[in-house]
Amino acid sequence: EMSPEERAFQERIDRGEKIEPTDWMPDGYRKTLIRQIGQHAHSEIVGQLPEGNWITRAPTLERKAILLAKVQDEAGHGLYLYCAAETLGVSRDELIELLHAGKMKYSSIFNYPTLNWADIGAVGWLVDGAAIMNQVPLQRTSFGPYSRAMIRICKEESFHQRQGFDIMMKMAKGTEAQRRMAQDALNRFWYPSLMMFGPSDKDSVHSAQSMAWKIKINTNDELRQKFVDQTVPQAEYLGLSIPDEHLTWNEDKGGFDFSEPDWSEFFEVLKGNGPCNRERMDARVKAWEDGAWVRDGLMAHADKRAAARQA
Ligand code: FAQ
Repeated sequence: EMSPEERAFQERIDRGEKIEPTDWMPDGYRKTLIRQIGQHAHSEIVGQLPEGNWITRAPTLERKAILLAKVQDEAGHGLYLYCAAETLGVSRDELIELLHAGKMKYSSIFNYPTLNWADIGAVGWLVDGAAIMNQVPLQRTSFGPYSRAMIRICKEESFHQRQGFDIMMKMAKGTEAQRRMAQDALNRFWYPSLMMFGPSDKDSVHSAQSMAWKIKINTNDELRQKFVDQTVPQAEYLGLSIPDEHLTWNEDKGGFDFSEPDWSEFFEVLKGNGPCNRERMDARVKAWEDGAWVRDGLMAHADKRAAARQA
């Protein structure tokens, strides 16, 4: 049974009002947001690694400048999102500690390697494409700070997606060897991109409550379907084939029928057993430890300034 506060809260949600940090909210709502926003922030930060891997090897100065800007944008997204989570009473340091202790997740997709330059195209096209498909509806999420962060982030993500598609166009319409690299990248990133939307609805433990609270606006399967429907014509335009022999247009539903990803692989990646989980976590922990002197220096400086003001 709902308490009077819970009922009033749900009525606000149902009316489409935004919830702000100082408003009363159920514990579960706060916890769910900290989990989702924190996981989202971690994904932006860990998500810099597969692309950062190619900054020094981008094929032209222009591609390098574009990739640098994109990876910096991801850092910015991570920071907006940590700030949104902080309004719920958890600090960025606590969230990072939980990530490093393996107690918080980040998106499964970033545990796959980027083996060659075409992979950077595929990440922009498919991974940012999937990210936008998920984030556009989150601009209307019920928690004000998360919703506002999503509005800014989506603007940048759409540029990211276009730069990825632009790389894919160059590769797919290039030499035969480049075309083969583009197809190979699509083959490897297709199913991991479908996994980004989360488990199928029947296995999604949080969807029902998160949708009642309008934290989530769509189910995982709804967004995965929209992503497939949007991406198949783009692959056709590139002259590449989606690695799914069961992909067929379904007139009745007005969308494609497609093969599910291998869900056992997905759950293995979530458990830490994906191809790059260990490497990603080691890189983050090392970056955190290597940066300790900067944080210590800034704190010492702040203390000195405060002491000087008191004197
Ligand atoms: N990876 O009950 P549900 C980006 C977990 S975009 C890992 O369905 P929920 C941009 C889930 O946490 C990527 N874990 O969960 C970029 C839960 O476990 P828990 C980030 C996953 O929350 C591009 C369990 O499975 N975007 O970074 C995944 O209702 C390029 C059960 O699942 C977001 O985070 C997964 N794919 O729905 C950056 C968007 N899927 O926590 C750099 C915001 C599920 O109970 C380069 N998040 N799990 O232990 C969401 O929309 C939702 O959280 C979902 C999952 C849809 C991801």
